[in-house]
Formats: sequence, structure tokens, C-alpha cells
Amino acid sequence: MMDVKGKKVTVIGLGKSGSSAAKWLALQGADVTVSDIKEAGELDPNLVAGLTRLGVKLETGGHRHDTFRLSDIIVISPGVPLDMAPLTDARREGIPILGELELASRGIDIPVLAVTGTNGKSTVTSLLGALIRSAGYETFVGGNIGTPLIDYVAEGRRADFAVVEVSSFQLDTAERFSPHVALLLNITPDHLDRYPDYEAYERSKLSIFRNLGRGGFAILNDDDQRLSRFNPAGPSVLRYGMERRENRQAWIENKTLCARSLDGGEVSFDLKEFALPGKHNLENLMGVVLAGMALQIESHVIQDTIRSFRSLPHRMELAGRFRGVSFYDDSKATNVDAALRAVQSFENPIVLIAGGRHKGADYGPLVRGAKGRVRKAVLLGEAGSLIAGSFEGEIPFEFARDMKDAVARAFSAAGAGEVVLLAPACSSFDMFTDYAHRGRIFKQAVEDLRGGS
Ligand code: UMA
Repeated sequence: MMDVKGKKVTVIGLGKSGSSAAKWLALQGADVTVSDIKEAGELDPNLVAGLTRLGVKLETGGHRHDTFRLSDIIVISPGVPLDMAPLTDARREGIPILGELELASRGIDIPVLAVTGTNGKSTVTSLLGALIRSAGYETFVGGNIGTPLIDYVAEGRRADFAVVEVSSFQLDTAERFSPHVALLLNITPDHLDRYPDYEAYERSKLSIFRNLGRGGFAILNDDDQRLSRFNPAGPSVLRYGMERRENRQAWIENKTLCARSLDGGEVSFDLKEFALPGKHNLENLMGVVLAGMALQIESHVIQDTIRSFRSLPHRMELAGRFRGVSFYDDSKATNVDAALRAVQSFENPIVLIAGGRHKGADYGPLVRGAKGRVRKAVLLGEAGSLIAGSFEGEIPFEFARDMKDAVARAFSAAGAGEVVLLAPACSSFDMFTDYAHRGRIFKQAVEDLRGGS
């Protein structure tokens, strides 16, 4: 555990990650200041009150160079850009800068299973958490999915395992983070508004294996071109892909998931009752099964979890059916690849609702994948016209004012037996607080349609 008693610690960002880190640091006797660019009135009053009670000081409405420069340690929230001037200066002066994940990982003494990838992280984290719990182990599930890992450390509760969703942002400030099992699901363009180029984003994702040693497990999607060429030194490497290959530990055959156990025997799992749609979810499941097998979880427990697990909110969630049209909420499809996967999961014609805040990626792959599947697109948000530029001449589209208008337009364009799919390919921050808020407004609009309002 890092000794922070009496140290001047500045936490940047008073969101979920920063407030949990500040609370833990204050309880350890650190002299904590939280610095946030938002004005005091824009911050969550409950968070502010809780931290003030613990003696945490607040700096709001911007970041002061001196606060950073005079710190012994700086703890940074995942969403804070690493290249902002006060941070660059502090780095030059040799002040340690770390993220909340790194802080937590220095205080954790149970095996950590870490999940990263551009898409599918939350589903895999939840599914893996459910599997390990079904095997009878006390399990913390958190990280980028919602509950910061430092909350586990702060609670002083003792679990057998921690399953942690890890974003590239968190990996960027987690030098010594050292999971027992690391899963890398896929890497496709995302967050290009934060990284200088795609290679930098890729390097960030691959760094999940940085500290994995002997006795650890690296689990990789072998159908991902970059990952099939990647061979981390040290841990046991377990690979999965849709087809059987010599170097793979899991593959799909006749609606069955086949896997090689650690002793070389073959086991198979029936997929008939697996509820999550699409090829990408079969890939995700293989990663989970291999992680379960690495922990030596019994096959019947794995089979029961495959049968009982249901999808998370806002991830290909059926929001309702009205006059033969099915409405799916995939608000979590916040990048091009996720939207493409969503579109490819349906056999029936789709009316796609897309748009939001642009994240720097090219929409070309979405248009190519959507052709022949998407009858019409309804576009909204800041990126609406940019996406329209890619759809022009390929797939008909129209613009909507807001989500309610988008749902109404999509419904008018869809026929019985067709699908209205919210898969935005963009982040939500131009019009909503987050993807969950966007999903809720979509579902409400579907409800209103049914209610006739
Ligand atoms: N802020 C500053 N200065 C800046 C930028 C931001 O002070 O230069 C402040 C903001 O004003 C705000 C706070 O920082 O008050 C927000 O911090 P944050 O953006 O890091 O968000 P948190 O609420 O701490 O949530 C973070 C993750 N957010 C991001 O990575 C952007 C959450 O992941 C995560 O659930 C949470 O920690 C707990 O671990 C969300 C996410 O969108 C779901 N993740 C991205 C993704 O999945 O693609 C990476």
C-alpha cells in the first residue's frame, strides 16, 4: 500500500473516480485538494459535502499551476487529458502522477481479472463476475463499468477475486497495475480525439499485459488481426476465435463452444440458451469461458452461467415492440465498430438512429457494413452532418431535432417485422449526461409512441 499519510495530494476531477480516490486518501491521513475545471455550482453537492466533511479542500473553475506544482503526488481522473499544461509542468518536476486504478492496485492483495478492449468490456466484466460468483467466490466487480476499484480497497471488505473493467485512459496512468488474468477483447479505432494516432491507442490497450508474469494468463481474441500477432512474454497465452485452429484454446462449432482445458482435454458448452445476440457476443463469451477455466471453475457452473446471463441495460436491449416494429437500445455503441457490430446482429431490415459527439473516427466502415441491412438512417447531434457526408449516395437518411423526434421519424420509416436500432457510433455528451441517459430518453420516446403522446 502506498504511504500517503501527511502527503500533499492533488486529485484532478471530481467525478466518480476522483471523489472515491479523494475519500480514500483523506481517510489515510493525506492532505487532499480536489481540483476541477467545473464551477462549484456545477459539481454534485452530495459529493462536495461528503468530501468537505473529511477535510478535503476544493479548487473549482479551473486548474492552478501552483496547486499541481506544490503537490507530493497527483492522482488523475481517467477523463482528464494527460497533456494539459499544469500536468506537463508537474511531470517535468518529477511529481508522481498516477490514476485511481494504480492507487487501488497498490493496495490490493487478491487476484485481479482485468478486462479491456474497444467493445464488449462491460458485458464481459459482468458475465465473468457472474460466473465467478456462481462458482461460490466472493467477487468485487467494478472499474470503468462503474464502481472504482479504490472503493473496494476503502471498504476493507475481503473478496476472493476482483473483476475489473479497464479503459485505455486508466491504463495510461497505471504503471504497476498487475492483474492475474488479463483479457483483451478487440482493438478498433476509438478515442482518436484523445490519442495522437491509432497506434498510440493500440499501445495503451496492449499495456494491460505489461506486468503479467509467470503464473498469469493473457487471454486474446485471435480473430483480431493485431492481437493474433501479439505474443506477450511471461504469462500463459490463451487464444480464441470463431474457427478451430491449432493455437487456439476456444472456438465455435455447430452452435457449441469448444475449449481446451489446461490439461489438454476438450470440453464443450451448449449455446442454444445463450441470450446475447451477435457473433461479437460469442467472441466475448469465449474470453469469459477461458478466464473461468484458468480459475479452474467447473464446467457445469460455466454452462449454467451461459444459460442464465442476460444482457446489460443499453446494450442491444429490447426496448419494446409496437405495431410489429422492434426497438433496440444499443446506446452503449459509442464508436463506429460497436455500431457496426450492432447493425450486423440483425437479419431483418433496420432503421438506424445514429449521431452524437464525434470522436475522430471514420464512418466509412459503418456505411459499408450497413449497406443492404440499414434501409434508412435518422441522424442527430453534433456529428449528424458529418455522418450524413459518409451516408450520402449510399443509404437514405434524414435529420432529427432530438431523440423523441428521431424515434418518431424512425418509426414512420420502419415497416412491420423491421427493427429500429439506436446505435449512435458517437459519444452522448453533446445532448445527454452519458450513454445511459441517452438510452433512457430513447426508451421513454418508445414508451410515448406506444402511449400515443
Ligand atoms: N475534469 C477536470 N479537468 C479536465 C477534465 C475533466 O477537472 O481537464 C473533471 C470534470 O469536470 C468532471 C470530472 O473531471 O467533474 C470527470 O472525471 P472523468 O471524466 O474521469 O469521469 P468519472 O466520473 O471519474 O468517471 C470515470 C470514467 N470516465 C471516463 O473515463 C471518461 C468512467 O467511465 C468510469 O465508470 C468511472 O471513472 C469509474 O471508474 C465511463 C467512460 O465513458 C463509463 N469511460 C470511457 C469508455 O468506456 O469509453 C473510457
